[in-house]
Amino acid sequence: MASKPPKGDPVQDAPQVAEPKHAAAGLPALKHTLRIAQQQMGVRRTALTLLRVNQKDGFDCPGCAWPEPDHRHTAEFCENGAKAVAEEATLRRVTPEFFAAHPVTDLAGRSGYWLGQQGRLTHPVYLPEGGDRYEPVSWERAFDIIAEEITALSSPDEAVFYTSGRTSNEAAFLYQLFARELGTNNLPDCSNMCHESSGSALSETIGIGKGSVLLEDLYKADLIIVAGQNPGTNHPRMLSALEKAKANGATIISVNPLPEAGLERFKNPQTPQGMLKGAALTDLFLQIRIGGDQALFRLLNKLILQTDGAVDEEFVREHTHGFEEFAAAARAADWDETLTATGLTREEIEQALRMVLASRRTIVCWAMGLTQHKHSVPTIREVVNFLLLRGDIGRPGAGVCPVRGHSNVQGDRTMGIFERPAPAFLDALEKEFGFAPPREHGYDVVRAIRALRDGEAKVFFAMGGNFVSASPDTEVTEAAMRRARLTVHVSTKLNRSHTVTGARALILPTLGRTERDLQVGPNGESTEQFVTVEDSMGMVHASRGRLAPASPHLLSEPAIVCRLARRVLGTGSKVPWEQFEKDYATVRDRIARVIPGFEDFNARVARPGGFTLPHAPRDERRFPTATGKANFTAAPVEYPKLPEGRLLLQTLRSHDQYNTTIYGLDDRYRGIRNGRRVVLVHPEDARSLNIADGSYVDLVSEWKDGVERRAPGFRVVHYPTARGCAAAYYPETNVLVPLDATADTSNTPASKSVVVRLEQSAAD
Ligand SMILES: Nc1nc2c(c(=O)[nH]1)N[C@H]1C(S)=C(S)[C@@H](COP(=O)(O)OP(=O)(O)OC[C@H]3O[C@@H](n4cnc5c(=O)[nH]c(N)nc54)[C@H](O)[C@@H]3O)O[C@H]1N2
Ligand SMILES: Nc1nc2c(c(=O)[nH]1)N[C@H]1C(S)=C(S)[C@@H](COP(=O)(O)OP(=O)(O)OC[C@H]3O[C@@H](n4cnc5c(=O)[nH]c(N)nc54)[C@H](O)[C@@H]3O)O[C@H]1N2
Ligand SMILES: [Mo]
Repeated sequence: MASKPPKGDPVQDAPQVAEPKHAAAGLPALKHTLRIAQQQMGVRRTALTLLRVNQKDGFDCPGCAWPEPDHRHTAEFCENGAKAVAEEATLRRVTPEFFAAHPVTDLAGRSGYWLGQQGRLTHPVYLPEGGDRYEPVSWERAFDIIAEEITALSSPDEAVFYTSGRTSNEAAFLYQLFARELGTNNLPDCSNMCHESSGSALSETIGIGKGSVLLEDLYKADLIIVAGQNPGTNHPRMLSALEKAKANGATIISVNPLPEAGLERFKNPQTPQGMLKGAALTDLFLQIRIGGDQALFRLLNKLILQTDGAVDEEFVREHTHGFEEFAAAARAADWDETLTATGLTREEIEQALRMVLASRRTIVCWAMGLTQHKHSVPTIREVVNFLLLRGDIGRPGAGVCPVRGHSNVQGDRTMGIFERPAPAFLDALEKEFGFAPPREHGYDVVRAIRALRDGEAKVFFAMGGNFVSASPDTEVTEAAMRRARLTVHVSTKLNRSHTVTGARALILPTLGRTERDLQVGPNGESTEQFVTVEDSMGMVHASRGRLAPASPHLLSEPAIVCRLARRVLGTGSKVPWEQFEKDYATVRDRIARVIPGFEDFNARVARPGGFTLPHAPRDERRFPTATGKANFTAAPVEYPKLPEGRLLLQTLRSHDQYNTTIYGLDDRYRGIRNGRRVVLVHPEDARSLNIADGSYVDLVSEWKDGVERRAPGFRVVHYPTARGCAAAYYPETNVLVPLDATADTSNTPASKSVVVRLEQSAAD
């Protein structure tokens, strides 16, 4: 299997390499922000738009899910938030004339970068069966087409409804309601590829799949461990919080195979002294081997158990379950094995232990570096064990902090976007709306791809996102998608998923976060609507766009779901879709009655800054698990074992991308410019593999199914990563991630631990 590099950007294969940076943000970040924003939006729109990001009366940044501080700066956004906004508020347009000029086969040959650069979608468009290009279609006809295909299915379970985590609470609630009234729980979402492992591990151990800290806890912590996360690029506003924590006396340990600039030093663009000198953030950098985290935490747990007075005995006795079994497993942890698994030295681990023992309040933050491995769930459980031992859950300044990705991915899950809904949630839906929701579990992302591949699913509908680029095993996924009868994408911008279609395909253009959402009220008057979102720390607040929509032909996501539901479900539906479309407050009234924590939703979200959802472990040290206590767990330690001459590849983000949206071809902090097909390899490993810096290689992934997956033409960059490890960007490398290589329990693609060999490229 091989994938050809796409055409469309001839410069893409000419990466240039300089020394990596040792600090993030500062003046270059500001300059870069303004350049990208002004290219897309012009000077005036840039100023008007960026000032509204994350203000109490403004819109929620479509970038990441990091919470907003209570005292906001006039510019409460970061370089990468500004890029996300510019990408949406761009003045460029993709019109019906564009589609007339570009057959789908032409678009399918373009890079994701090129597709995204074309601008905002202006009209609903339709690719008829046998047609070679998208043509304009009315909204009515579009809904008719979807209804035809859904009605023709032999079961609603032959339809799949994907969600990407930018969708608002209101749209998400309506969307899952539609799918369930139709009769399916096939609601895969980006979370399946993202923090599902965190959700799985946390629900089982502490009884709720969400983080237990608030922003102010970070300011009170003695020790913050940042493991498997690159906040300088992906959560830049987190650096301000870490800076403040540090100023208050916190120690920071970062655990990462890569020395990430943002964690080394942060030049806060919002303070004059920060701009110049910046603050050093990391006190101890543990350059761990990919996948070594479970072993590290296991050994730390053993060492804590061996230290007099280090265990919070009272907490363990009162609030936990399973201690003895866990302690027996932890006592068996072995130094030599841990040093092999982690690649760390004994001194480094002992230094970390001293910092842990000196801390009375510890927080562990993590992201994709912990969630996308085969053994991610036991790894995160081991982090929970570590915190439980010291009583570090459910008190100020301490706790678990999975840092979410998409700006509303946590809210979407709260609203019921989940293929395995809790029975209590379905009961509440049934009671409120009077239909019987399906009880069997639906497909997650990986299972949806298999179902499409095997012809068991025939209609694929996506509420946002870029399913084929974000999913693993690109060729398998694309072939699966092409087998569908109908593929539908609700989208703001063109992306690769629109070019890999079923027999028939629709692209439905929608409003973005930055845009004013006007709906026709009950008396024909036009009323402005707002939506709500939940951040990574369970804060719910309103988001109001102010810009005029990119085109008069756009519908909001809630309006699209309501019209679709009316058309498909007809008069038999028990849900007042028409009313919901006209007035989102009526949707919130229902959410308030169905979902715990949303009581009095409309009134509470009207307050500036919104409200915080309850979290039993954080608020009351109550653990709603099966045992009624916080659960220690005792899984065997796992770590990836590499065959001779192979490297363990992680697929990660550059500084100039938002997931599959490519903003530009640079990765400034890592010293890469003008290209994305690079692979970072330790100089010693490269030497022993006989691969020169600057040479070109194919990445070939090896998996037990015997299939060779190949991504050709990557420039080798000698880089100080951990030994035996390599790194290259997603989504170019998704072709290498086998569909069946997933995390145990959570089924998340193991996209951070792909065994590869490097072959000299044919053309080199
Ligand atoms: N600008 C921007 N912001 C974003 C995104 C974006 O693409 N661009 N994406 C959003 C989304 S959806 C998400 S989920 C988040 C992602 O945020 P991150 O998780 O920070 O994203 P990645 O680039 O995947 O980085 C993974 C980090 O984990 C490290 N790592 C890899 N393997 C291991 C391991 O085995 N152990 C340890 N300890 N570390 C490891 C990598 O070196 C890297 O620093 O960001 C969100 N915010
Ligand atoms: N190899 C590898 N694969 C990965 C990852 C990895 O680290 N490595 N990370 C995984 C992770 S963490 C995630 S979250 C997924 C991301 O998977 P997705 O969420 O599916 O992908 P995105 O690239 O975020 O989706 C971008 C598209 O969303 C659309 N869009 C943007 N704004 C809006 C909006 O307001 N409304 C609508 N309807 N559409 C909008 C645009 O068309 C844009 O092209 O990828 C996963 N895949
Ligand atoms: Mo994510």
